[in-house]
Amino acid sequence: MFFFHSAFFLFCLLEDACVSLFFCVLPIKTVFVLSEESFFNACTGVRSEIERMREPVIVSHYDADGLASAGVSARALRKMGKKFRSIVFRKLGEQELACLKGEREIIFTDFGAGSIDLVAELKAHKVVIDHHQGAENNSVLQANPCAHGFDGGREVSAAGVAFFVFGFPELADLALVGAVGDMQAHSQFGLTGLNRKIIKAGEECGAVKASKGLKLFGRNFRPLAPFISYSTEPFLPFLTGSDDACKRFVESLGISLQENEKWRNYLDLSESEKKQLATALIVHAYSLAGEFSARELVGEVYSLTNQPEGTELCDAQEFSTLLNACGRNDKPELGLNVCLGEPNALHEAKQLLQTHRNNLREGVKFAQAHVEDFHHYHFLDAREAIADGIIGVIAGMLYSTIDRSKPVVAFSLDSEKSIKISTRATTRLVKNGLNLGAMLRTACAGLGWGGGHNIAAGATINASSSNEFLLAAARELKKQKTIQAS
Ligand SMILES: [Mn+2]
Repeated sequence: MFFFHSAFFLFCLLEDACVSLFFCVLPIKTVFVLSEESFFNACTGVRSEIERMREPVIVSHYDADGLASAGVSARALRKMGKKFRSIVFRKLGEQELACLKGEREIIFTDFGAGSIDLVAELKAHKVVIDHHQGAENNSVLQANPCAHGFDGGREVSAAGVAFFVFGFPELADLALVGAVGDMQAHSQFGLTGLNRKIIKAGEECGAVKASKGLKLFGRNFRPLAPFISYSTEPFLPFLTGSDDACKRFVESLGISLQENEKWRNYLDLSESEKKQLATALIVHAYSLAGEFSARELVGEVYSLTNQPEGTELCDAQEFSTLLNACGRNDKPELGLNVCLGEPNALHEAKQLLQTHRNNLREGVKFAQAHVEDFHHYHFLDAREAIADGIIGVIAGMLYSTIDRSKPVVAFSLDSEKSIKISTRATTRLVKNGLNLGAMLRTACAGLGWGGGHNIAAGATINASSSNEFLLAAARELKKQKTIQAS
């Protein structure tokens, strides 16, 4: 535990010192050859480098995948008999890298690719485990699917890359938590690409099980009414946010809420009751919120069989939401302790999650009332209204009720009152050639820093540059559309 205490202390110091850099603007060098072999070779190279380290520090991003990738690395290092420390950042810019100057051995997870030249300048012995688009630098060993022709936004998360680097099949559970946390699961087909290999390895060693079902949070522990009313993905009109409406909804189906004075949860229902409830919810979502919402209700779910029974940790989606709650509410060390199975961590994390979900519910309500159509994109100005830690999640949730033919661009403010921009798109838009990471890199030039995935990307710009950015974003998106059309 000593390691995390010192890391937490460091984390507090660093959080204060951080300025608003998000991703670095760097020329992109992409190799368009899809090669599993070259990717796995890169993973092996990174692993050998780590084997030579004595007591590395894991430096990771603060979202669910960042924490899950740090968790995979931490659990793997334990298995290898190595000591480690951990530091979590909201972004990896010049200030954060300056804080790492004294470190001798560093494993970067879930970032690094976007600022590879700055990483290269560090004197430390270092490796990068990432899945974001970025550049290459000969002096840093990197395991990154994007450099081998894979789509890092969809096919594998940073936790998944860490899984391939370390090669312990039993860590497949955390690898899936990262993938689900980065919203890589397709609404119809579930996880795809390299993520499928992780499921296979995890099923073979009995650590995970993939099956189809209702995807709402709290299947195994939440009473039926809050089980439905807490659904934010999808947002269920007239049900999300209202326990009373949900009670009436369930009772109208002839399903009793209690049995022997105990509140029943979804898994307590008989098979026919489960089917009846799922069907009614799908019909409700379909008629009031559209096909997309209905599709979002059911899909592939991932059970994590080695985690403590009857807890959130048994389900990849719920586990990832728990990690998000920790990271985005300034308790990343708690999330890491949950990954490591530390006693007491789960209880504390659950309380945080409650707050987090309330914030999301309020945030979605605000977003739905204030989102505007800016022709080339949907624009949400949530400065002062939604915290920068959850603005990206909420931007993604908006798709359950708005038209999916254009990306979402959302504004919030960070702790230095700079504008934090979060953008989200759909798989179909990306398939048609949209690239939000590239859009932000160009649109933010001279205004701040931007980058990320083709389907989800972020930026930080100076508070006075909002209009200039909005125009530049429209121009870039129009340009991408013209290229796609021609
Ligand atoms: Mn990630």
